[in-house]
Amino acid sequence: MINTPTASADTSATPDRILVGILTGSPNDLPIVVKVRDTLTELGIKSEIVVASAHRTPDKVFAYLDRAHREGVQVLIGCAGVAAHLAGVIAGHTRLPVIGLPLGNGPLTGLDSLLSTVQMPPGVPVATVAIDGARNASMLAARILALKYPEIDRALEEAAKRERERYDLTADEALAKLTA
Ligand code: C2R
Repeated sequence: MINTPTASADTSATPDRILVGILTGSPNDLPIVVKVRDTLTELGIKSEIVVASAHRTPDKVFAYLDRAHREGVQVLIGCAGVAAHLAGVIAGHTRLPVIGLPLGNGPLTGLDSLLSTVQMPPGVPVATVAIDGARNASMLAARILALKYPEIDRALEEAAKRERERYDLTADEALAKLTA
C-alpha cells in the first residue's frame, strides 16, 4: 500500500492527549461503541467516549463539542441507531472531520440509521461507514490523523501487515485456526 505522502515527510510526534472524540446517542450503544475506542487504542491514539444525544440532550452535545475544540480534539465520530441524526448535528456545529457510525440495534437493523447518517445536505459532510462498522470508523479516523502524525501512519502500516499475515497461511492452516 502507498504511504501517506505528508506523513513520511513530517516529524511531528503524536500529541499525548485525546485526538478523537466519540459521541454516542445512548448508553445502550456502548457494547459496540467501545470497539471503536479499542481499535484506536490499538493504534496508539487516545480517544474518549461521551454519551450524548442530539435529540435528548442537545446541550450536552454542544457543550462537549466546544470543550473538544478547546482541548485540541481533531476528529469526531458520531454513533447512533434508529433516526441517527447525531453525526449530522455534530457536522453542523464544527468543521472538524466527522465520521458517522450507523448502529444496527433498532427494529430496522440499521438501514434507518445508515440513511439518516449518510444522506447529508451538501456542505455538511459526514463520512459514513457501514452499519456497525466500528473498526472502519476507527481506521478512517486514524488515516485522517496519519496525514499529520507519522507514528499513526506506521501503526496503520503494522496493522495492515498483521492483516496480510492471515493470507500467508495455507487453506488447511487457516481452517485449523478457525476450528481450534
Ligand atoms: P435507547 O436505547 O436509549 O432508547 O436509544 C441511540 O443511539 C440508540 O441507538 C435508542 C437509540 O436511539 C439512538 N439515538 C439517536 C440519537 N439519540 C439517540 N439516534 C440522535 O441524537 O441521533
